[in-house]
Amino acid sequence: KFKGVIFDLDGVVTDTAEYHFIAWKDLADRIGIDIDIEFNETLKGISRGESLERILVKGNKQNDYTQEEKDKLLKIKNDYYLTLLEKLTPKDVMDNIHDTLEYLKENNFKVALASASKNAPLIINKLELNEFFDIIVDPTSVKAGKPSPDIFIEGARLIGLEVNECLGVEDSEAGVTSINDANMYSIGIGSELNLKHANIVIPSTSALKNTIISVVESS
Ligand code: B16
Ligand code: MG
Repeated sequence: KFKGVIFDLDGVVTDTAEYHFIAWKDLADRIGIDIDIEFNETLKGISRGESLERILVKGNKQNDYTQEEKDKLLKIKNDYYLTLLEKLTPKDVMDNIHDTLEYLKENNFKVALASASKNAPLIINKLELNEFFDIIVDPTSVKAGKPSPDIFIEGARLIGLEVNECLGVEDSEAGVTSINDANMYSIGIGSELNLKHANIVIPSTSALKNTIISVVESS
């Protein structure tokens, strides 16, 4: 019954979390807030604006900036992030993802990308994966970000499928909640500890293709 797969980007197709962290850390340092790699985990799947809010709350500075000032901070972060993305090449596609995408294409599955990142089209381009995605959902076109289900529901709509015909693949806690609340079957990539609410969890992307095949066959 499954006819489509909707992918998250960061942590599933490629690992840009490290670049996000470098750029957020630089920004947080500038405004006197200390963040570490553990805190960065809580920003996975969270939009740019909401990530800044969480950093400001961490430094108890949530009331210190006007929206205009926050927009400037967001631009500083993103400009730095974009310079880091210049290094991205097709070699940065995560293990087994290319094989999975090829399998899906050969077997006529519809494929969508549901990333919170406004930079997703640029990243997919740099990874040379354009031909595999029927659509990339524009995260600014949906009302609420992950963990709201909106972005996955919109992905299904854009590829012309019912939500129960789609599988969603995510590495973040917020993202798995988003898939589940969209009434899709969720495949979590990472640790059982954070992702126990997923329908199935695999520790890394290495077994993704076979996992999708077995889920599809047993449905
Ligand atoms: P941008 P995903 C998310 O990507 C990242 O995990 C998150 O750390 C980032 O803040 C967000 O994209 C927005 O990215 O600043 O490029 O618009 O996991 O939803 O693919
Ligand atoms: Mg992610």
